[in-house]
Amino acid sequence: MRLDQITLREIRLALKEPFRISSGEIRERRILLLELVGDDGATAWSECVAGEAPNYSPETIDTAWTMIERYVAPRALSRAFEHPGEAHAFFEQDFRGHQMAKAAVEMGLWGLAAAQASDPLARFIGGTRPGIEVGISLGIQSSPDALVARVVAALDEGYRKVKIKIEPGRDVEWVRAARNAAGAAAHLMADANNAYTLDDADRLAGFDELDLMMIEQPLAWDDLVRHAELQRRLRTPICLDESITSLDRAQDMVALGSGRIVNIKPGRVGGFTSAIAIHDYCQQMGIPVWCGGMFESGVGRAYNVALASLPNFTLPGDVSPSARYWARDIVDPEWTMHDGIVRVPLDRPGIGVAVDAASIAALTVRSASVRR
Ligand code: OSB
Ligand code: MG
Repeated sequence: MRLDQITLREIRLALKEPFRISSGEIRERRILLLELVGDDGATAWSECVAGEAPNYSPETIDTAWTMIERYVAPRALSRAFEHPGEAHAFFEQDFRGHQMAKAAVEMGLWGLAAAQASDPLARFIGGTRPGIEVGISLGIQSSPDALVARVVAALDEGYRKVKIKIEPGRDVEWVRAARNAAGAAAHLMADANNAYTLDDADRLAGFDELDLMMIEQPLAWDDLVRHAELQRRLRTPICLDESITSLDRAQDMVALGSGRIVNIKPGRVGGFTSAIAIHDYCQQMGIPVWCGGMFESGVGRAYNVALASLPNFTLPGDVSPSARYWARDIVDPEWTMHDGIVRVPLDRPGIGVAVDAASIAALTVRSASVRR
């Protein structure tokens, strides 16, 4: 496969409700979309998951825009690929970091290759699951009562897992209130987005009696050593999100004992090749994985759903339906959930949804094209 052109576009989509995590709040998503054009005229859309501010990882939509336009796209356009699996190593050569920028192009190559092969992306990567169990990620609420209402409503809607964002002062007691209302069988977990230090270990051990599926990334965004110490002091499994940026980091997690579960976001790890390698490694090591989300539009969601069809994605993913986030998504059909399951579009080639180019054009605030 050989690319002729990559077009970058920024669109803005208002979230139905503000989303607050320990490190910041968003009300509107600035979304960087790519359109890749092959030398045969085939096209594929992809999405960069970087946020507006550097509060999740060092990357932002603005750094990613610059890196894609100046480095990643020219490099991707510079050669032909036998297979999209070659792109990750090529993008890593003498090019440090910027995983989200690289991932947007890398995933687009996978989407394009699947389209060119007339294969659904999920099948193209070896996915086996026809449907993905869906979890919801609930932002920090105004009070324990407000949280309880949201948790109960989510379980009533059929969500198979409820992730509760926490921070100091809004943690054990709030989650206990949710557990008491939801009952012992509900699949609950917490996500701290780095809000704690090892000094909080005793406080975090308070989660152990609440039977959580896991606690996600309690400590620093790039830490493994302290998480290992914390995991020795907790019964609740630690799941790493921010800290796992490559296969090497997943191997280090296992070697150190920093966690027992991995949240795989393909954008965070440099794309599909890296995500699949982490998936395969975790499968060999008996570590369950699940697919996280970054408030992607329906385009990014298509890649997450395809990835989550791999066999070791045994835990529900943060792949909520379009209507949870947006008044109107940019794909057709929109992503929907039935009985807590999102169906993998195995009956359509490529990413499995049509992209609404007219509404994207109307929403675009800037664009740029890089050609061969
Ligand atoms: O920590 O998983 C996270 C969204 C933005 C940044 C970080 C995270 C999240 C989510 C959202 O939890 C999950 C979703 O897309 O529904
Ligand atoms: Mg997280």
